[in-house]
Amino acid sequence: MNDTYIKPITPLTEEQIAFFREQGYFLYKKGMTEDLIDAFNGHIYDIRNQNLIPDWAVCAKEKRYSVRLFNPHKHDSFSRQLMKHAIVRGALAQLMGKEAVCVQSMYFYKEPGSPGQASHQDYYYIKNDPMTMIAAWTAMEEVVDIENGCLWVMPGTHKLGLLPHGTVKNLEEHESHTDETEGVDTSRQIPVIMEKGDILFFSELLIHSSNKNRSTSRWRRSYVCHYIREDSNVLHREDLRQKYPLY
Ligand SMILES: O=C(O)CCC(=O)C(=O)O
Repeated sequence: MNDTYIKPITPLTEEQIAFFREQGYFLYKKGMTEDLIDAFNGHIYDIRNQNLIPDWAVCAKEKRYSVRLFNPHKHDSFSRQLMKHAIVRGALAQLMGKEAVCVQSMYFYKEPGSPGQASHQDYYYIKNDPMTMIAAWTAMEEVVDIENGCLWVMPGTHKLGLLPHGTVKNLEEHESHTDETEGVDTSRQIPVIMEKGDILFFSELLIHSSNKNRSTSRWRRSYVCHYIREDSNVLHREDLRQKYPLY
């Protein structure tokens, strides 16, 4: 650590940290400003709104605002800046007890009609040792609600350990290329209604999902980054081994 190291801020209260430990998630209201999000949305839209889309962002043209953008932080400096947002960095340092590093980012456009993701635990996809991973899911729309495909969480399930995952059951609602938790009654999931700039922090073992965007005109944009403690390491996934510091 050099002389220019600036300590992370401490945005969370003791009560908020206790809520996260007990429930497995915490909703931080208005953590990012609207103008920052509007600028980021415009920037990310432009990445897929061009004839020659860069290799790292390419997908079938008809699905370019449906298929999520994987790991923009590896290629795009604006995505990297948002990944390091001071509230996110500070909250993660409080929750982890040390600085966090980013290992994955995803930007969801989720235009109307786009499918959601079946219930799962993030640790199933990204094993890390020691287990420290937390996601920060930022709402990038005026309102993210049931109709446009908000996130659903199942409070307290981060205490269940890793559960078996199998084939996705409802292909009308969910993407087929992921897996779904098995052996748990997921009807206890609750919707997390969010406003632009709200940040949802959640544990790698919390069961969560999202449904299809059933609105006719509202997108459901969000930026989601996955972080581990700086002394933790991603296992098995060569593509996510690189750690991106937040300072
Ligand atoms: O935003 C979504 O629809 C799903 C995101 C998710 O499950 C995740 O980031 O782990």
